[in-house]
Amino acid sequence: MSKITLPPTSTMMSKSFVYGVATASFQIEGGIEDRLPCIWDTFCQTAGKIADGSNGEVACDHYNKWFEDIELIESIGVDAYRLSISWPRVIDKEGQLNQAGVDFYIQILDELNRRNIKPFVTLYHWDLPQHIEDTGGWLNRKTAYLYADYADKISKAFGDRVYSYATFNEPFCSAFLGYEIGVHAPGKTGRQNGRQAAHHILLAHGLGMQVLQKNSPDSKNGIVLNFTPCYPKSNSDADLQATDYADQYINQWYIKPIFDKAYPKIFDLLPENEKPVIEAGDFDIIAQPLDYIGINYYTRLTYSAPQVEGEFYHEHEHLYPRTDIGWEIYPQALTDLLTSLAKRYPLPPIYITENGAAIADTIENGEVVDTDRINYYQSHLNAVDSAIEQGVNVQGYFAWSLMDNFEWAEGYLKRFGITYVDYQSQERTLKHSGIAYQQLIKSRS
Ligand code: IFM
Repeated sequence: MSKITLPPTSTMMSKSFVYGVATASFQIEGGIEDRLPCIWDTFCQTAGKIADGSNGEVACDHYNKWFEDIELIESIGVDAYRLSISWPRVIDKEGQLNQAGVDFYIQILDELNRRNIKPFVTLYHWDLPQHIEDTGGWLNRKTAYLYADYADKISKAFGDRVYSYATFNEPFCSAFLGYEIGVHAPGKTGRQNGRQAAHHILLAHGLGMQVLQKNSPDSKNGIVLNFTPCYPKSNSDADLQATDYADQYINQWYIKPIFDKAYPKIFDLLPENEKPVIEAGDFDIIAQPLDYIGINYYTRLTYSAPQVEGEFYHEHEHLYPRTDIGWEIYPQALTDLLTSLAKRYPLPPIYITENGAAIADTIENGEVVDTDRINYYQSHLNAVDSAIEQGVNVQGYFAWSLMDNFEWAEGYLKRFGITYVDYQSQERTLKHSGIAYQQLIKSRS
């Protein structure tokens, strides 16, 4: 069986380096009868939006199998488990706590703490309550204040149970995929919508950070951002310029306001009617000091000069080799990303909060031999190691995902887990990648 190894002298071989596994509420929980509807329930009901026509009604049935899943997490030997809270499960339509929903998570947090597994809690991983979307969702500035109220109530209810909070997971995905190009819930389109949603999410992040630092000052509080590093197709001036614009538009847009209190320069190139509405003082709220930053990385993209009037860049198809979801495997970009972000911004400690690969797994005689996923993890862990060698302060790494789950617009067709889920029987089987990850973690000194 293939192994994952790192140099014995690597910081990543010390027991203070945090290894974890990650999931998100909508992708695994099911149990929809005990919560309010969210935008992904609605999106799943819209014909043609989900590749296999599926939904989150049952998912991995984690709502009922949470205890068994924590036993699985402990068996892998990880230091931490990153989960997200379903806002529509814990807050009712009147904005009050739904105690049954809160208790569902408290039992999980207590069980994790009892087993010395650090809970990394994400407050928003895309499942906005539908009734809030009905009043404009992230296009409505008021949603940022509803989010802050949710963060306030839930962090008070959780008390000191949470090791680390993330205000948001991947604002790019919620804003760009959900409100600008419409391939994710709620399926809205238009540049002004995408940029406005992003601004309100960043505002909500800042308000949420203020709340978390007040209610839970001993937790590590931060945000999780995803990056798709941009590379030029050629070294022509036009391709280099287009690549820089792409980077500003899809990556820097979500991080620069947090550290520099400003959007990237490309903001000035947007027509007035496509710019987000920003109120005085917003950047002061957004730029709260962070205890850590979570970075999610899967792939890179390549760019050349725009081919359509009014666009800033032309995005090319992924190069090869690719994972089963069609994303190029390019670990060097993770090292480049970490070193460049550390040069550009005064970063707090970094956690790699997601990294992993979709592979077309098969289960035979109770085993899943996912050597391609093991190779992916090996090369990307090496890439993190190399960034640390170059002085970047990375303190942890989370595999995405603990188990196969609902992969958004791809439904259940793409498997990212280190655990195989049989969706008929709900049986879980640790894949060879899970075993390799387990052995790496055990081999630390
Ligand atoms: O499954 C998602 C996750 O919810 C957010 N980050 C990317 C993963 C793979 O697409």
